[in-house]
Amino acid sequence: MNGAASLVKTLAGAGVDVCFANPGTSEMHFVAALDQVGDMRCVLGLFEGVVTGAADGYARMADRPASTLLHLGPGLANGLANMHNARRANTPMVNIVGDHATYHKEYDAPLTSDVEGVAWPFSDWVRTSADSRSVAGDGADAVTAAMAPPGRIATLILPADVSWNEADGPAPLPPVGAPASVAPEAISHVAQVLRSGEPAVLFMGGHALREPGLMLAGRIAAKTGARLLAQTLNARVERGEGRVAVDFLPYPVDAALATLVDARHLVLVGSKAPIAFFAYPDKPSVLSPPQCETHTLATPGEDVVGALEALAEELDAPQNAPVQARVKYPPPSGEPITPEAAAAVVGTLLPEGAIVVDEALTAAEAFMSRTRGAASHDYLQVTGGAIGIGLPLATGAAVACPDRKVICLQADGSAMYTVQALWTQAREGLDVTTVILNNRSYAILKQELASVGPGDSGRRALDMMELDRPALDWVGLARGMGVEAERAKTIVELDRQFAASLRSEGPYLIDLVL
Ligand SMILES: Cc1ncc(C[n+]2csc(CCOP(=O)(O)OP(=O)(O)O)c2C)c(N)n1
Repeated sequence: MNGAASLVKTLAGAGVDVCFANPGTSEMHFVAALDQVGDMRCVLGLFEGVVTGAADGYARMADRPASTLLHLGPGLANGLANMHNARRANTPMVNIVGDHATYHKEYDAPLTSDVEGVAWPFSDWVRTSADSRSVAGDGADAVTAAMAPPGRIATLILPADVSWNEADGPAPLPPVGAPASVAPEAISHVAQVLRSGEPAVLFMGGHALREPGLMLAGRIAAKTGARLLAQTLNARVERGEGRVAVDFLPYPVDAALATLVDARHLVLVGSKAPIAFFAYPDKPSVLSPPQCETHTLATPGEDVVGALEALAEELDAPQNAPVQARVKYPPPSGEPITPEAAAAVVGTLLPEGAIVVDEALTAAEAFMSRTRGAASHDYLQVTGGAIGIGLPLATGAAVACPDRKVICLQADGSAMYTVQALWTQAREGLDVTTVILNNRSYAILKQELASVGPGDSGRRALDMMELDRPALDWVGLARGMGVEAERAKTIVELDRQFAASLRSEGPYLIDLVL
């Protein structure tokens, strides 16, 4: 067995049995090992941003890491933006990055670069395998590092000769750390704060936004009157009918400030303290008001659910909490095409157990509010603010959950960063319906231009935010990559096409002309 085969066997044995890949010459032994070993599913992405974004979507839904296979420094660099989003989602991910053979490095061949230097800013753990006999152990360490709570990015660099030289065999997985328990003093402190009756917000992230954390938080809110509020951007939120409903902190600074204005206490529950996405002249960075005290129930890496359980018990919270009722909107009948009207269609038709990927940007608020009372679903967001993750995230989620429908709410400008993900969806027969929110512009940047306030903007500035010259042919792009597609020019057409896509299996794209 060579080093590459020992690594593939180690990863698969540790439960990392899906690899999203875009290989090159230096990874050929890893690719060959996929056939020799046989227990790894390998999914080809035609750009590394697709590969890393899909690995993120997979792990958010599977609750275990996928691996990626990337080609030296440049391949890794192409995948970094979505690695950044994954890191901000606390996603576990194991990146395998091929490199030149150890003895070839000194010649400075064209693809040579400082791979560790490229990896570090977007990884929590980086190692270059020194030889073929240690690579299996390195792989096992990478999986352990990735699975360390709350989920981390591990990048293992694999020189070509480490791949092809003789190895001893696979390595066992070292123990994976469990999330640390929260100290009893932290629980009783928060209980005391919530008993005070002063206005309090439970500011939630991570597992607090999934069952059983949600119900526990709902019970605590029912007992104390605390408000439940989610971070603006989250890896995965369970919501819809039958779930404890949670509002999201709005993205615009003024709306976020207004949401928190009355808070006297902010309790962090698997979240980080709320801060503005960007600085704006004359607006604060910190979003909680000056009179508000921040308390930590659990950090993202701690046992959030255990802390909520202990808190609910200490407060003697009721056994149940109110949950969201189903909301259906009337069938469309000739209304103008707006994000709100489109969102009403999606919210009404969304199938039970759907996975919704939200890279809807300026349309996100409309979809978020109109899916609140939809059938129960999971909602995945762009955690790191780096656009171009929607289509890959949907791809990875569909690989993880082949029995669930994936709905990708996809702004057109963001879609163009990683549009190749559609080809992977077609190749793998993934059950994803993509709704392109085709407004032919970078609409949010027009709003940002006004918020940042450099003064009057002329044609040249505004031209940087228009995508209509030429207009993108979304139906042609999708069909060119093997994905069935149609254009919706009315909300009635959207309603018919969306319903049809839910009845069919496989990828489908609707070009919604806003
Ligand atoms: C990787 C990356 N590059 C650039 C940006 C800056 N950016 C933020 S929003 C945006 C345009 C989004 O346009 P679109 O996806 O069409 O959504 P819309 O605003 O029209 O709803 C850009 C370029 C970013 N956030 N991330």
